[in-house]
Amino acid sequence: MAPKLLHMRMIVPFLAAALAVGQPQTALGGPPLLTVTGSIHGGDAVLSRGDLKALPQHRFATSTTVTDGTPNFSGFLMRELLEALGAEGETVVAVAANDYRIEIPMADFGDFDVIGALSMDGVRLSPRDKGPIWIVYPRDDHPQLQDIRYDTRWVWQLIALHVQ
Ligand SMILES: Nc1nc2c(c(=O)[nH]1)N[C@H]1C(S)=C(S)[C@@H](COP(=O)(O)O)O[C@H]1N2
Ligand SMILES: [Mo]
Repeated sequence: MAPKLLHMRMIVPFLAAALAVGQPQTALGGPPLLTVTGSIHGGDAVLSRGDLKALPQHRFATSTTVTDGTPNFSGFLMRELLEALGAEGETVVAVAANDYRIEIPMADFGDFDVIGALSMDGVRLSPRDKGPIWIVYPRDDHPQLQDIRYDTRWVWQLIALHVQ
């Protein structure tokens, strides 16, 4: 765990800087987009788009229940964000701007390449089209994800994660 965390901090300079200066971990790359609380290292984290773009970006195409066709999504892997922050827990409560909230088993992020999508078809997701962050599962790659239980975890307009 420790060496991996150290590695993540090296490749996420914004997070590394935030962790180094102490509490709270503040957004250094622009306005705050996402707050992460609960069972993580170094106190609550407030992350900007710059912080989230500093993580390795992952992309895939998938159909969704709310769009036509199979858009291309890109964003950070949920497991890489949570690893970078030293998250330890069973579930992550994902909270949206409209106060929709749902518990997501942490195991989902190890089992599947779930992303916090920041863009769709190369266009930055705006609050109007479910941005700035939309939790997207690689639905087309795994038949078991084509299920209402997973559909409810595709939180759009994500503003906070709470690890517990
Ligand atoms: N921000 C936000 N995300 C959300 C929801 C919501 O109400 N608000 N509804 C969830 C549910 S219940 C489902 S099935 C999927 C698709 O919901 P939609 O068809 O209302 O977009 O999004 C999920 N993500
Ligand atoms: Mo739903």
